Amino acid sequence: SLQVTDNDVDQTGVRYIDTLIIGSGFAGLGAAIRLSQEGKSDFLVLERGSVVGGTWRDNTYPGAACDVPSHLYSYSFALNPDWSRSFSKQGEIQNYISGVARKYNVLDKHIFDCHVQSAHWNNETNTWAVQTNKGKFEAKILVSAVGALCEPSLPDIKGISEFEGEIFHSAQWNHDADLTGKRVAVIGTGASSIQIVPNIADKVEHLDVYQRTAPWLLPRADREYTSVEKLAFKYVPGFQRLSRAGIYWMRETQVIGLAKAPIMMKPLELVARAKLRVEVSDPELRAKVTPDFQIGCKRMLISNDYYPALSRDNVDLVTDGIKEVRKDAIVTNDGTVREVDAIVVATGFHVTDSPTFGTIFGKDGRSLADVFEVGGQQGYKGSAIAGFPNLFFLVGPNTGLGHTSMVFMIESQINYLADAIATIEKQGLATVEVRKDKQDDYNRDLQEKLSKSVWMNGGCASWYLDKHGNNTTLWPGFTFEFRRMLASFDADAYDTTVTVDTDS
Ligand code: N01
Repeated sequence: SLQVTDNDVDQTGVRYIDTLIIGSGFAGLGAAIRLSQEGKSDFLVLERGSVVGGTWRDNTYPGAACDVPSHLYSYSFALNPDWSRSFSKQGEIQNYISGVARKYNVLDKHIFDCHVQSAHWNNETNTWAVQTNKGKFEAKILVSAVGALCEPSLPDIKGISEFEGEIFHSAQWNHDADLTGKRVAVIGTGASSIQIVPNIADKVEHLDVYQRTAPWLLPRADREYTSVEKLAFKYVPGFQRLSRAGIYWMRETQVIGLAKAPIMMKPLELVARAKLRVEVSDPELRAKVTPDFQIGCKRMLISNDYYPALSRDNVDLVTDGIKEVRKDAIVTNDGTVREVDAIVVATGFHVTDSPTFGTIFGKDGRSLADVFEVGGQQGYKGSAIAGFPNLFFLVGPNTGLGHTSMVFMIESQINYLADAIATIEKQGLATVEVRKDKQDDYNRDLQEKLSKSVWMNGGCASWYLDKHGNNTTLWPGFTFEFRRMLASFDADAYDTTVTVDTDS
């Protein structure tokens, strides 16, 4: 339901609101809860889906589960003693997010099925004009919380639109399509694919897995919690926080190898190689799935059932590139025609080239896409972008991680956002816009740190890099450094204007 009174709607039907948040995944929902806890009521969340949850609502493919342990992959203010296993599955995470939204009573601040079509900064009124399928909004502060992995990327393969069987992206799984007894192809071997493949391999008649680059796989220490552990999580004071802290610090040590001294990744590579030897007995298959880049350069994947699934008689790993798709088949570069009834496209997301960037227009009329086209996806502390006043990001540029919980990063960004809003109110500011020189300094330092990382030197291409070859997605430091950096809003890095008091 909409919580805006008639007084806030002008004759042209524009609804006025102080803060408008786009998206209600972990980030947007967390921000809404924080604003509400700080006693604010003049905010709304626009969500394109019909429920909260974001990526965890959308990714319902068979086997979808998180690769960050459950107790860390939760809000710090809403720990959940009831996690059933060490690595939660999609359904349980989605239930958790919906439960938190209900518990903190912010659902009536949401407008669901609301698609943001454009957002334009208005230099006259110092507000954002936001056009949606559910009408126009005008907001003083706009918060983009759409996430990095929300726009499915479809491969540009000749003839793919002519395929007559079932075809869908991993993030848009068609549950009406029964794959039982069918000949199925999965394109891609990233985090989504390696969960899908073992979960459909025994149902389908035949499965072709199209691999372009072999990923590194590590063991998945997943198990159900015992009833004793669950009781401890629930009733032993501090037990859950302690276990969370343990996981946090263990994961944090990976930063040293990933970002600072890639040589330190060697022990993990040895584990991955041992796993390959144990789980893939066929030397030909093992050669095909042995990666040719340094571990960590692409997202490290964790699975205990992917290699066994590839080793099944009814599964083929296809490494010849795809030449074209026909109405009932996929043809590889060597000319082999492989007939299929269904294709699962597990080819990832538009991250550095998200179509959402083309819908937000800053103070000189250029869109974020235009700005990023020239200078790459650069921001300030992952939260603001020069030329876009009063616009804040959650999960903005260089806030992603290759090793631990995004929820931790999101909460750090929410701290910054909340303090920014408080500062704007306290100081009576009309606009805050990060200074270009501050943003440039910040990015110079960031790229310098990233230049030592495995993501830049590990010999792979990945979605972490933009088309200029810069890593504009990952945070290269410890996450506690990020938390500290965003602990308070640094207004001195921003150009500000004050609100003119019309009564005086
Ligand atoms: O996507 P990806 P994803 N022809 O981009 C291949 C998170 N996540 O959905 O490596 C043929 O990683 C591409 O090949 P290559 C996590 O952050 C988390 O799997 O580019 N193949 C690659 O193999 C993850 O990193 C979890 O050579 C093509 C695959 O498709 C992110 O989401 C679970 C192709 C895409 O892999 C994205 O993961 C799932 C083409 N034209 C996702 N284009 C967990 O927490 C692309 N590929 C467990």
